[in-house]
This record gives sequence, C-alpha cells and structure tokens, in this order.
Amino acid sequence: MSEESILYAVSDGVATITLNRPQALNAFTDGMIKGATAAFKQAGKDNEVRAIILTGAGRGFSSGQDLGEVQERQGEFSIGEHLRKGYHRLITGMMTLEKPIIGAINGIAAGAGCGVALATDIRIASDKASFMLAFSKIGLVPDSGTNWFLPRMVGYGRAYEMAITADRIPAEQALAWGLVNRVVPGDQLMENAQAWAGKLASGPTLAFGLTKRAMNRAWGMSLAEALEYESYLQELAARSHDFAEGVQAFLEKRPAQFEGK
Ligand code: LHQ
Repeated sequence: MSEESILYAVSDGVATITLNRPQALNAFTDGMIKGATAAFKQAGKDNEVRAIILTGAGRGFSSGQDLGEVQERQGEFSIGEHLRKGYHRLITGMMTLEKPIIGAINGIAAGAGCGVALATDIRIASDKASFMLAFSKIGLVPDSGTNWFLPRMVGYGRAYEMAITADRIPAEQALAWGLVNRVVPGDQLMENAQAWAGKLASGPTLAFGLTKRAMNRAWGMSLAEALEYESYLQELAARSHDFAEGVQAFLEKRPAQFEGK
C-alpha cells in the first residue's frame, strides 16, 4: 500500500492487513484511515483473497484517533466531516466486503480502534488484549460504529457502562461478554489467526460472503423480510460451483474442493 502505516500482504488466499504505528499504539492518522480503507478495497477486488486478517503491530491493536493530529488541526477541523470522510468509509467498507474478516486483537482497542475491531466479523484475542470506549475520557460520545455494534453484542447496560466509565474490558471478560470469539496466549495469536483464516479461505467463501450480507441486513428487517431475503440469497448460492461440489462430495464421501465461486 502507499501508506507504510498500513502493511498489506497476501499468502495462501489470506490477506493480512496490519496497522503499523506501534510507537503510538497504532493511533489512526488520516493517511492510516485512508490506507486501511484502500487495503480492504484491494482485498475485496482480489479474487485470490478469500479471507482477511486485521491486526496491529506492537503491543496495541489501535488506540483510536491520533490525538496529536487532532490537536495540531484545531480550528480548521470538523470532527463530523472527519468521521464521515474517514472512519465511516473504512467501517462501511469492512461491513460490505463479502469475505470473512478476522480481527486478531493483539492489544488494546480503544476509541475508534475499538470501533474498527468490532467491525471485523469474528475476533480472536490475545490474552493481553482489551477493549475500551475511551471517548468519555476526553469528553466525546462514542463513534466509529460503537453505538451500533456494542449494544447488539453485549446488551445496552454493558455497552452504556463501557461508554460512561471508559474502563478497559480485558480479554477474558470480552470473551464472556461475546465481544470476542476466542482468547489465546499472546505469542500464539498470529499462528491461530492464520490457521483459522487459512481454513476459511479454503471453504465456500461465496456462501460466507452472502451469509455476512444476510446477517447484517437482517438486523433492520422484519422476520418476513429476512425470510424473503434468505430465499433470494439462497438462489444465488445454489447456482455456485461450491454448492454443486459440496453436494457431489457429500454423496461421494470425500472432502469438498471449494473454490469460492
Ligand atoms: C497516542 C494515542 C492516541 C496519539 C496512545 N493518539 N498518541 C474521532 C474523530 C476526531 C476526534 C477525536 O476522536 C475520534 C475518535 C476517537 O478515537 S476518540 C478516542 C481517542 N483515543 C483515546 O482517547 C485513547 C488515548 N490513549 C490512551 O488512553 C492510552 O494510551 C491507552 C489506554 C490506549 C493505552 O495506555 P498505555 O498502555 O498506558 O500506553 P500509553 O498511554 O503510555 O501510550 C503509549 C504511547 O502511545 C504514548 O506515547 P509516548 O511517546 O509517551 O510513548 C502515547 O502518547 C501514545 N498514544 N494513544 N490516541
């Protein structure tokens, strides 16, 4: 990628996107938000890529907005526009990317960093990771989708508590609350994330992508609408190579060779 604050690498069907400003716990600068948005776009377009890992370099996942950059710009800066042109594009890009995104949460995910972590589809956390709605510590309201994600994931009471206390939620508590899917020792995080992503990348990834769309759209639908939308998506999935192969492999009692198409 053009920004070295974002690293992008593809191997065996898996794109790994790394937030790379470890000296500031991967606080987001403008360039970094743009770089991350572009990296997800590239991963979406590349047919070789069938699963994505998002992680952070060093001891943090992301400490959210770079506050130094905000301070430098006082006066010429509209936070609303900054959110609309920056984080909203990044988060919307992640949510509409029809490939599974694994968040490999290596350390603290604070503020907008927490929002970006929650915009991944499944999360594997280091035992050293934590989640923090840091916004109220600096007199702001939660942003970057956290008001949307968190009450759905942990319920309103816990989400509101996180917002008004700005307490760190450690990995084990995040697991108990359903914020992460798995917790592993820190030194085994990437190995586990890669193994998981590799397994997904050899699966029926067209169906995985449509499933992501189905579940995210269903939030805003009635049951009748969700049922109707499922039948539409199932028509698409049933026309795929993977469906034909999956059924054939089952009948022949052999492992299916999925191609994501
Ligand atoms: C940082 C940051 C940081 C710069 C650590 N910026 N340098 C959207 C639109 C526009 C405006 C505002 O915001 C938003 C959305 C948001 O994200 S608002 C929330 C912004 N984030 C925060 O308020 C979190 C600020 N950071 C912290 O509270 C702590 O650093 C945490 C709790 C994340 C980690 O604490 P520690 O593990 O004790 O690390 P540390 O504080 O020592 O940080 C390490 C270094 O990283 C340090 O630099 P230094 O040169 O002293 O080693 C920090 O200054 C730097 N850093 N976060 N957001």
